[in-house]
Amino acid sequence: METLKAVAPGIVIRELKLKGRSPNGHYKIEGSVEGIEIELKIAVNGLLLELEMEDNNSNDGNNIPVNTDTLPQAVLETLAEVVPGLLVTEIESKGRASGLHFEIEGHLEDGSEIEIKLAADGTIRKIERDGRKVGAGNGNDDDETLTEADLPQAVLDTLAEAAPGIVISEIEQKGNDNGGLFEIEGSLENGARVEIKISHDGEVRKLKIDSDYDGLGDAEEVEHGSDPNDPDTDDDVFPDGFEQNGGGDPNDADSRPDIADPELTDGGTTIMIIVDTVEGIFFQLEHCTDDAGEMWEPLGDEFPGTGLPVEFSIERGDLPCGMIRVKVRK
Ligand SMILES: [Ca+2]
Ligand SMILES: [Ca+2]
Ligand SMILES: [Ca+2]
Ligand SMILES: [Ca+2]
Repeated sequence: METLKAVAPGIVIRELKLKGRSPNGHYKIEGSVEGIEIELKIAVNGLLLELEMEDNNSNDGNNIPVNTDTLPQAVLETLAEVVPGLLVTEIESKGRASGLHFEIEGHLEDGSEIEIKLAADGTIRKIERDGRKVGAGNGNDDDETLTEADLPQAVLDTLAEAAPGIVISEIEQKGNDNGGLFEIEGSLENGARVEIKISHDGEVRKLKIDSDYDGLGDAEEVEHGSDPNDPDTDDDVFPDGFEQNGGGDPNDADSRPDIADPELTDGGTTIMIIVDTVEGIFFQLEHCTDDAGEMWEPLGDEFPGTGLPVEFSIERGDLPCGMIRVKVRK
């Protein structure tokens, strides 16, 4: 609310939705300020994630300056230095606390469009003027993927020792060029998933081996009492890691993770449900057809899980008894 007041004073809210699950959820707010359409996404913790304004009377929609007060000081300083006079028309912040970065769009007095990506500490990752990359940003553009060839020899040596035969699926570099940390993910010949963090000088900072690829590292499984070589220890369909992270007990088939997050919107007429899905499992929404909640019928089609949350919007008036459940199968 504080954030909302700061960036969109006097907003008339037309729609407010909570998306995702706390603590990582965000509010999607649509409304208008003095006739200008505004759309915002604000994280539950108040962090501004996205702000977009559009003038209905303009053909070239995105040209209304937005308030930049919520940007970190370091980001504002960099902007003032490299693109003085920039009128910011769109702000997006991405990533989690540690790797937070900002994508800012706007235009200069001469009319040229600017798109700039910055880390929270003000480091420029990329600048585009009229769609063309200009200057050389420090650090890595996060659109670029790093490959093994980008890794320093010390990191390669450590990797060969700690995870021999690893087939790398992803390399990310955190921090700056000289003291960065490489986060490497991949799989071993036996199918185990490996996540390893190595400093640029070859020191292992974190190593997680997940032999059964259920999201929990072997060490964590030993700690929790689940089986490091069985992705679903209690055979209740849900993988151990998914259970552990979703409030279920991986060792108890009667305890299942919380996968559906219902929310009433539009003045209570619509039920919005976000279902957290798992790859390899099928999901089916059902609604009850009697007041006792004993008879259930499918609502829509069964769908396969992808590992991403899926959102449903259901008219409450279409439900005879107002209850919905999610059925799962392998
Ligand atoms: Ca595991
Ligand atoms: Ca397991
Ligand atoms: Ca399970
Ligand atoms: Ca369970």
